[in-house]
Amino acid sequence: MMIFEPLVGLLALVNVVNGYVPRLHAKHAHPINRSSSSASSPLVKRDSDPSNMEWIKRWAAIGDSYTAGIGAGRPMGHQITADEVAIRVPDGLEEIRDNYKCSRYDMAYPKVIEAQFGAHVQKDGGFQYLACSGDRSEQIYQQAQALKGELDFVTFTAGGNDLCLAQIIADCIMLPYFKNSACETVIAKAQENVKSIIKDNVKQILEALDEKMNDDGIVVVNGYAQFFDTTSDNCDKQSWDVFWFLPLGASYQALTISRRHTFNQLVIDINSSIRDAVNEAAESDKISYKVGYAEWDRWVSNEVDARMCSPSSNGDYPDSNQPDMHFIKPDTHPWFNWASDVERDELRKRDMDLEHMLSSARLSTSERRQVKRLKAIMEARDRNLERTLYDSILYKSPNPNAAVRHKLNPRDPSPPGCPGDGGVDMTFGMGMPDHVGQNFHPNEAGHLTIASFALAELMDLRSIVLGVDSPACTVKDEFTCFSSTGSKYYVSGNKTNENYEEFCQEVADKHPSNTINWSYPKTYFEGTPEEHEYIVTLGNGVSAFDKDQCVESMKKLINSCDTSDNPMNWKCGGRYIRDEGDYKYELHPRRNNRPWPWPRAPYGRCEGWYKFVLGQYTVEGAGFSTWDYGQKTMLPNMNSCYGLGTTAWKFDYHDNPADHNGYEWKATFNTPIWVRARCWNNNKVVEAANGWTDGCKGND
Ligand SMILES: *[C@@H]1O[C@H](CO)[C@@H](O)[C@H](O)[C@H]1NC(C)=O
Ligand SMILES: *[C@@H]1O[C@H](CO)[C@@H](O)[C@H](O)[C@H]1NC(C)=O
Ligand SMILES: *[C@@H]1O[C@H](CO)[C@@H](O)[C@H](O)[C@H]1NC(C)=O
Ligand SMILES: CC(=O)N[C@H]1CO[C@H](CO)[C@@H](O)[C@@H]1O
Repeated sequence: MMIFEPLVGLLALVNVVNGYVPRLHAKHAHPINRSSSSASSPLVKRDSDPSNMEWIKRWAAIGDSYTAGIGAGRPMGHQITADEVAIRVPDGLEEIRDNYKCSRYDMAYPKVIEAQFGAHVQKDGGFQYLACSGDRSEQIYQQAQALKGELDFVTFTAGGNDLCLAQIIADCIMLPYFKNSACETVIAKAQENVKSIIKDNVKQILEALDEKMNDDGIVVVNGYAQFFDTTSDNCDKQSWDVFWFLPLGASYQALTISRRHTFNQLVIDINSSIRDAVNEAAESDKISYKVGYAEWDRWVSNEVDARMCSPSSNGDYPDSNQPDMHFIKPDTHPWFNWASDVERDELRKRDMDLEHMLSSARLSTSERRQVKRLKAIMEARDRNLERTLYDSILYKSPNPNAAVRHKLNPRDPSPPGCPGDGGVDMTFGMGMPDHVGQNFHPNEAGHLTIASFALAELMDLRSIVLGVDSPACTVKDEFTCFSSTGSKYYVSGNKTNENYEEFCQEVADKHPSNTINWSYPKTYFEGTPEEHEYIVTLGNGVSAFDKDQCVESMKKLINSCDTSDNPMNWKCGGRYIRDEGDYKYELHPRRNNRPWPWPRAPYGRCEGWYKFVLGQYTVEGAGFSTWDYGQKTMLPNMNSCYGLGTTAWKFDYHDNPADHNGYEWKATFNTPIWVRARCWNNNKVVEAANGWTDGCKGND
């Protein structure tokens, strides 16, 4: 008999997505000794255990591209496959929709869940995978109708395409030229209509599923997640449009912070409509199965560095600086060297103005032809966008709800009539190559997250069916940035990033053995302004230490806090409690009197006086040389500027910078004569030390 252990599998899964869900499992899966539990002591499964999935024999995944998984892993199937399902499309045609046409991918969240379920699912037809990229609620409704019944579990996403979200993104982000206003209008309209269209449609899909579900069956509806980080203006400088290869490096500010907020808001609104639909359906007597809503957005938006336009990324995709990215995106860091920074900035400030480009004398003939062609395409596109915009239900209905009822078979969800339908626009889903369509969809990490949240919700609902306590009712992880509590203690991000791995390694090597509830502190840069302490504390009778979790937690503590308005990357530290208090990770900056607000640039002062055969110098500074007593930053650069010959070197950190005009340290020393102009007045030495003194007064 195959002993399939969903918890352990899920744990492995969850380790990948950084441990949100372990709250579910900590008690079961690693009571005291984490390393022993997964390998050697499988849990005894009882029918009353909500994490036991063996009751699931038949299940299905329906929905749009988020469930088809476009772009995640490898495409499933080829042009012709066996698993064809005929679906009635709105005009009554039967259409064959296979893996290939629907852009289903093998790392999509239903495939992840399928792997978790394992052998207890029926061999033939136990898993029906009808999700199809590009489908709107009406087609997803038909997917629901096409399902073969007696299902134990169904999961889906629906609604994103109803709001033309994909088209909006394509129009507003990837083809953002000209008719800016049409883009804004349609976003505003989508926001206005989100409640009525989506809620009703999702409810109707849920009702259509009722006859397909077994008694005690469970449906989990997954939300969407906010695409964009909004902490910095870096995306303004990236090139999101598909015509970035144009001459002059001209581009357009597609993703200003306010635009990103607008898109995110749309997702929040969609989520909220889906959740409302689920709640209403759960109350409704038209539905006899259990239904729940799984919101992975909480993870994406609050817990990991997962979104596009994160300050940690320069726009590359993939980007090793942002390993937790959850979305597929274009490489938006493609600047070539056609234009100087100045020209580029100038061009970015204006809206993309093709007329202006055409009148520029700098274009070559072939470039001019390219611009003209683009202009024609754009104009055609805009005529089309505008015409269809005003013709769409999305736009013109004063009461989309009523329009829907009037226009449709009352049992069919509303066709939204997206602006751009049938036009020359880029649309995601059918008709577009996947490498375009996959943008703004979850990548592999995104799908693991969706799967984790869907499974957690499934267990929650199962515990209701079983009448037992939900494993999810326990405390979740707690993450606190000290800056959010008003702390004015801070240290250098560069320095903390240098030593946390070493710290975790040291804990792994030296932590007390055969002891529970131990704590391991270590202080770095003691006595300097950068003094900070890392602490690992174990609770709940736990004794085992996981170095990888330590590294990952400390990294997150350092780098997800204090991310905005922070040009020098200062860090106020924080606390991360995981696994219901089994593990606590802390970073505490220890200096309580550093200049506040924190410096946005290093500063200092310098003076040097001619004294017989030597120069006598005083340098003070803040925001640089704050960790090494000048030994690694100042001295080597002095040596390389004027050779050896520094004497009487004295370097002290001020006990209270406020008593010294905000300078954090003072160095006094003698040099060979006449080095002021060469090394100090031009800031050469201090700049090389990552600092600044604005010249140097005196007469040496
Ligand atoms: C934890 O489990 C491992 C593997 O079974 C074992 O080698 C180790 O001694 C255990 N540690 C404690 C503290 O029980
Ligand atoms: C270990 O810590 C937990 C709290 O995390 C506490 O309840 C328990 O009493 C502690 N055990 C010992 C032996 O100190
Ligand atoms: C952090 O380190 C980088 C790379 O060494 C350096 O360029 C940058 O100036 C440092 N930042 C500060 C604030 O010292
Ligand atoms: C991160 C975030 O704002 N998520 C929201 C998604 O939508 C639901 C339903 O309205 C909100 O509760 C979440 O806060």
